[in-house]
Amino acid sequence: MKLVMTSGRTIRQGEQLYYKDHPEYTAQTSLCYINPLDLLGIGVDDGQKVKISSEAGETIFKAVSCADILQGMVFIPVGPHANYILHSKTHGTGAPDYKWVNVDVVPAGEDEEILTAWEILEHEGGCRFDIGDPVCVTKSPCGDCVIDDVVCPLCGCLCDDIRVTIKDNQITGVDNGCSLSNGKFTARGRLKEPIMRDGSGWKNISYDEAIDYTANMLLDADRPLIFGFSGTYGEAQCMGISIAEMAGAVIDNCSSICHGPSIMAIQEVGHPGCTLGQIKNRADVIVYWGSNPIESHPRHMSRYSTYADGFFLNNAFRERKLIVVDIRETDIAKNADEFIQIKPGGDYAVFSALRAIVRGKRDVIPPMVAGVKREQLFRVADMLLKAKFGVFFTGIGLTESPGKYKNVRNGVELVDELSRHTKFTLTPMRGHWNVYGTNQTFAYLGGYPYAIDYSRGTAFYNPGETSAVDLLRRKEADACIIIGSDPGAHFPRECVRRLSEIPCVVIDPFVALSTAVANVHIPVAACGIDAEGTGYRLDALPLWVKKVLEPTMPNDLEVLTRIYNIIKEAKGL
Ligand SMILES: Nc1nc2c(c(=O)[nH]1)N[C@H]1C(S)=C(S)[C@@H](COP(=O)(O)OP(=O)(O)OC[C@H]3O[C@@H](n4cnc5c(=O)[nH]c(N)nc54)[C@H](O)[C@@H]3O)O[C@H]1N2
Ligand SMILES: Nc1nc2c(c(=O)[nH]1)N[C@H]1C(S)=C(S)[C@@H](COP(=O)(O)OP(=O)(O)OC[C@H]3O[C@@H](n4cnc5c(=O)[nH]c(N)nc54)[C@H](O)[C@@H]3O)O[C@H]1N2
Ligand code: SF4
Ligand SMILES: [Mo]
Repeated sequence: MKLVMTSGRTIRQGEQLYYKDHPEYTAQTSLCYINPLDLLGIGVDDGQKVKISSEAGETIFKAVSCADILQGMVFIPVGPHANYILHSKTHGTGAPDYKWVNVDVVPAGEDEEILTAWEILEHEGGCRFDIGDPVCVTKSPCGDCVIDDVVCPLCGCLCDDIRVTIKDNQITGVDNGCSLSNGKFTARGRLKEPIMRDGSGWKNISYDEAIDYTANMLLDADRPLIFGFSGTYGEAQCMGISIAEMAGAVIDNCSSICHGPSIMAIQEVGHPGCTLGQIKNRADVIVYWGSNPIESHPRHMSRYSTYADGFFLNNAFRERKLIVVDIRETDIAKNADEFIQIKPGGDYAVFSALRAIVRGKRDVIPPMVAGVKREQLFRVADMLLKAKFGVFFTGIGLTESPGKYKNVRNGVELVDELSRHTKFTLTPMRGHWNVYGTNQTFAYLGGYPYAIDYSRGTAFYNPGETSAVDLLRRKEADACIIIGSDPGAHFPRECVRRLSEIPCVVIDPFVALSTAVANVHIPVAACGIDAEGTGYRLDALPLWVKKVLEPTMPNDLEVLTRIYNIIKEAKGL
């Protein structure tokens, strides 16, 4: 059966982000959610295996019957399985079609098995690394103790009220955090020393050797790419820019595959933003559009929006109206005052319709707009207009679906329209704890927020051309440093294959799927655990992300500084 594949976050997939080599990660990322009527048409029952194929490839999934999914769609949790059937075109935006791929779904054969995450990487030319029994790589500063007001280095909420319990030199308990936070703080898959690919296996090497290898790799390459940075702190990001400038490299960060299109929109029409504190204390109408915070930013609603107390609201919980716009009836949609179930890719049209209504042009609206009834649009527009202070939280349902940055642009223009009547703002629901930091530091030092090409000796920026996915798809990048990101799990398969073909260094505290495509993996202290630095919350508020344990290995800034110094000396600068 021909369906449209879309992918997104689930809480169970997120809990496994630091356990990608474990069977449970594979179990979560190889699920596919399909409407029961479509399952009937395909001829399989809930729990049975299906084969999904696309222009990029085919692989096996386990079907889950789910009435929240529109007929005609299949929803796959983010991960290597979805990306194994994803093409790598970005339509000039840098962001792949994560939310929109034509696929064919058929029952799987008796003998067709679900591949594990490692097996997928091996199919792309990678080599798995078996970490064996986990070793403790950290030391406690305070014996067995409890540390308060810890900042969570996982999602853009950057919650700063976490309490961690330390026992035997490791974190054993996490209070106040959500289950994603708990998964990261208590993860044990840390690499102890650098490793280098050695034929069909791996050998240990020293930090000196690993750092020399990386510097020389950059010096030898014609078109080196340095990618990632959302998982590390601002000070290390700044050093990354300095390396890229000196090596004439392209440097890009995760926003190019994430909220980069939101930035492109903001570059066109500006950003009517504010801090989360303003929203918490003032907002009485809250819209989550193409964003699913219950699974992606689990404490966002309780800390900053719907369920938080507000200084200027008498009874915030009752006074705040919640509007959700999604293609699926997510759990947050079930609790909304208005749920607009939009046809996939219909956002641009619905924004335009709401703009027209707010402008007083109700008569031009047709009975249905992208699957949404006109009466509902009138109702929602009235709710927006009655707001004293409204906010749009926009997710990657907008940036990775058809229309991409134009969707967000139209959203900003709706805010502009509404602000002629009342106060409205728009905040992209940035994903990683420090992805906004990448945009801040890159723009501060390089003049552009991501996808900066230094090959001409000066900064050049053109998403779709100088963005990581595009560079890899065109087989242009001929060496790559990956730091604070895991493209092995999260890039379209063609890009992963390219990474396995070229010299590649991963700088990461944890074993990741990208380890499989690396020639060298350099372990570092993890920010928020045994390293510290500046992180930017999803509203651009900078916070000091403190460490709670003492490291036994260098951190990102130290490793990058050493790479920088070798390149500087080699260039006689
Ligand atoms: N559990 C978990 N949490 C995470 C992460 C993770 O991997 N796992 N990753 C982090 C990262 S990097 C990010 S960027 C954030 C992302 O956080 P979100 O923006 O919430 O990400 P998604 O779940 O991918 O997509 C959001 C919603 O968009 C909807 N959608 C899909 N297509 C369309 C469309 O055409 N129109 C509309 N209106 N909606 C559509 C999907 O159904 C989904 O519910 O999450 C962060 N938090
Ligand atoms: N199919 C599909 N694929 C998608 C998406 C989708 O919706 N659908 N969404 C896309 C999006 S929005 C994004 S942002 C990407 C996910 O983006 P990724 O960046 O791939 O996400 P993570 O797997 O969380 O990778 C973070 C990495 O940083 C490492 N890390 C943690 N702390 C530190 C530190 O202190 N220093 C260093 N050096 N590293 C550290 C972690 O170990 C981990 O390997 O996925 C993209 N892929
Ligand atoms: S909501 Fe995000 S920042 Fe807050 S505890 Fe959960 S993962 Fe951490
Ligand atoms: Mo993201």
